[in-house]
Amino acid sequence: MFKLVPAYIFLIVFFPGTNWVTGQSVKTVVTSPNAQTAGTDHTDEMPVLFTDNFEGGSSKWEIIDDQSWKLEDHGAGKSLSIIQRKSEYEPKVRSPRHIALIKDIEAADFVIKFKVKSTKDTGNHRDCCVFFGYQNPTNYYYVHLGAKPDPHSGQIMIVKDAPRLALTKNEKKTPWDDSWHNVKLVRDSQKGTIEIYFDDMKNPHMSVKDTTFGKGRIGLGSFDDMNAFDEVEVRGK
Ligand SMILES: [Ca+2]
Repeated sequence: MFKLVPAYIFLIVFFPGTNWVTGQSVKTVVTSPNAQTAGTDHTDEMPVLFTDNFEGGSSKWEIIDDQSWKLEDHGAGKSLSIIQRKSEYEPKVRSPRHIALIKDIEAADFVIKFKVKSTKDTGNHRDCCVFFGYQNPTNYYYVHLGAKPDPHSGQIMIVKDAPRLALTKNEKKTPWDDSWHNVKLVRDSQKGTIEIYFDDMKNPHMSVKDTTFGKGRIGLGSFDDMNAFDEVEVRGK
């Protein structure tokens, strides 16, 4: 009997308001510059605070030592890039030298997604950094995505009026090569959780709990290495 059910029955059942690939209601499908990372993650439901693909320049960023940063053409558009390892910026305590902070935004709970390419292989400490909870130049968190972890590389760090200190004892390498990679950082200030994802958007590369800093500024950069950044999106509140 079932094989006699006409095809139009299925059309009525499946088409109205439904994405037939995922089974999700169409209104919940998120489109973003990082569409491959969008999913059922609850952080995708927070309002978009900021996006930048750098096609219009770098005016949305406060760049500390702009001599070491430049807008670059990567063949499929522009990126904001660190173009030399050295920096004129001398931090008061030992901490990253290449810092670009998003202007006019502070968040306590947020997710930042971006694309990054490491443009010079400097060995074990080859890194990019994500800054957040930034209060001032000597009080903030950052994630150091270092190639080979040790107490000063490949860890979630805190700068608190003293040289940076690792909050994690990570042992996972960051698999840098000459390609673009996807990074996501999720901060929940109530739970105190910090999660950093590298390419695998389901399983954190590192995570930790800390509540020292709440609302603060957010940025990108490196301890002393060279990277290109693109397709930045921040959702939060
Ligand atoms: Ca771009």
